[in-house]
Amino acid sequence: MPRTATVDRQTGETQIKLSVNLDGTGGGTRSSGIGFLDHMLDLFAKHSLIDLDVDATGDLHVDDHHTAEDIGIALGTAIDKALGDRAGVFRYGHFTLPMDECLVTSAVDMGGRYAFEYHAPIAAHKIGTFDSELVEHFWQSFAANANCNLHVVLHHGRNAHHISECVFKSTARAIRMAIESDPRSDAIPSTKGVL
Ligand SMILES: [Mn+2]
Repeated sequence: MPRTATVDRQTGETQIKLSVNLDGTGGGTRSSGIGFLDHMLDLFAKHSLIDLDVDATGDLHVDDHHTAEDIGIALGTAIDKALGDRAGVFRYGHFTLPMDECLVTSAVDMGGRYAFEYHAPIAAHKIGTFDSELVEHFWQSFAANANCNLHVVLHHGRNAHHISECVFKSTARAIRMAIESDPRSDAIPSTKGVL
């Protein structure tokens, strides 16, 4: 069974088509209308090895908020759908990733329940034209719709662009580990027998 999903999400604020292939190579193209977010989504695809296509049009004349939030929702929804019953995956993943002066740990449980703990403050309000607070908001929107536990901790770091990259890369690597097929088991990874 191919682990793929497509989400077509149309609202008064954004129009988003997003596709994933969990067993990809990090391919696809990302076009959100927000250069910085495309850069982060490119990093996410590259380091998760998820093929990711994003074609989004949003109300950027307001600000980047709705577009960033709704792409997070669509990405979480797509990964949740593509995982199906979650049989045979590792379920848990974690990664501590250095990027220059930054160090971030991300840990996920792709087990069908939502929790979000985020401790990665960015002192600067803006990264270029992008609102720094949208980094956290993107991942909260993702986690709520992927039905996962996501914990993100910045151990140290100063540069706003670096911190954001470090969060996207470490979370991509953690998700990659969690959605990988476990060669020792094709069972649903829960004593309840269902996730
Ligand atoms: Mn960069």
